[in-house]
Amino acid sequence: EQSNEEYKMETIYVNDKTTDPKDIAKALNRPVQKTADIMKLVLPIIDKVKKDGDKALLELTSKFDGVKLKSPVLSAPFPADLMDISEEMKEAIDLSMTNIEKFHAAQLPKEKIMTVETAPGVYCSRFAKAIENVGLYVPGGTAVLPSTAMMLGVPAKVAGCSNIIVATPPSRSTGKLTPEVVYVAHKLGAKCIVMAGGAQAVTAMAYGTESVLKCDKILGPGNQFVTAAKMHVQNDTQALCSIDMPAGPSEVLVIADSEADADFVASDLLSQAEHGVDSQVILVGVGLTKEKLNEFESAVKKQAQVLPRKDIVAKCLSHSYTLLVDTYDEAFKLSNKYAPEHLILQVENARSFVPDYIENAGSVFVGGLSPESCGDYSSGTNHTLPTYGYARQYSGVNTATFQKFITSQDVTEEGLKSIGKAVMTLAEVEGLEAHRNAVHVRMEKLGLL
Ligand code: HSO
Ligand code: ZN
Repeated sequence: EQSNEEYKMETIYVNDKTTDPKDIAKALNRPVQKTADIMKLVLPIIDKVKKDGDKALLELTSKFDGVKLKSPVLSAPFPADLMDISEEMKEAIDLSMTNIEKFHAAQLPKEKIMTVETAPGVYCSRFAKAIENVGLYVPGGTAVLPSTAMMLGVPAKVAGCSNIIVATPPSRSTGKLTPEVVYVAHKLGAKCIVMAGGAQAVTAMAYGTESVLKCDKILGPGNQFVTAAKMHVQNDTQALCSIDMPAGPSEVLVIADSEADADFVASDLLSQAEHGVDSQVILVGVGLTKEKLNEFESAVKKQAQVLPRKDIVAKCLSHSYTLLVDTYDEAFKLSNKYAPEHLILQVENARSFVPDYIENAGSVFVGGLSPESCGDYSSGTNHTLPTYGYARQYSGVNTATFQKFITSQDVTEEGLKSIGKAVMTLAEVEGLEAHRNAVHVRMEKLGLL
């Protein structure tokens, strides 16, 4: 049995004169990840799959997942008995996929082609095209994650990707794929499921094998091995493959004031904490009395004790912090500095802070009735979000993640009159005579010089 102390987060009074600024910095710091060590373990796996293809996949799935397969790939149409799930589960998946589809379809460009006349007779355009072949990694491990298949697959489908490939390891205990994941893959119109996990799955999709189609982009969360493999293939011009973003452990920052419901606050902290021992949860309390803080702490203990994953939760909370501040401005300043994957606002008039107070965050949950769980599964926003502080420069997965934007221009005679001279002047200073000439010959023929 866990003792109550183990469900306690350390409290830091940000404005207290005796507080060492280093402690505040420490609370907002992510643990360093040793990518070099992991890379050493991952490179031999990458090489093996590049060299031996399907045979290597089968061997590695047997070694790491304990499952012996005949073929590493299950092609569509998927057999009904592999996606045998309850009506209730189907309805939950259907409702969630409908909402995710609505939100991501609304992100498509309004017009097929966007055109701006930048100068008289110069027409510049931009249009979006889907990335043709995409590989979606759905982790196995301690939790089955059909929600991740939905979050990656629905935007890919909305964007119009021609080939959606799902990779996920078979379960160690049943030797089979997670039926919910197969059902989602079926609904997405996925071409096949690569039955492998880890670096081997990423490698197969990045370079292709006899039976796995080479993908142009690989997406999805995963452990350090998956992340290392994704980093490697995105830097290898032989793979010619991009990735969604570097992934780290999941995290949440909750801003709560004295109006917040302690049970709601605790439930949000714990739902993040149960993801993994390395998850980070931060509570920023605004103007809390001692009693209110106690209320939050008791609610955390009470709820944590009865969770099936309470051991994971206890470990996570042992390196998690409560930061106490006096004003909303200070709270948002801390949050923007930390750049959380998830930001939850359990404060009075939560809506009034969005979007102006938020500079860095993956996704925001507004008000006490918007738990992160809703966004994790069913509301329609994406749950594949930037972690590790990457919310400063990355967006979460969205429809544009599966598209590239192509520009075009249409320059008329009037257009050459508008910009021809500027082009020639700039080409001259760069010493690029052929560039200058490309405009000069045209203007000469048109009698514009
Ligand atoms: N909160 C996770 C996503 C997830 N939650 C999947 C439940 N299932 C992303 O940070
Ligand atoms: Zn979650």
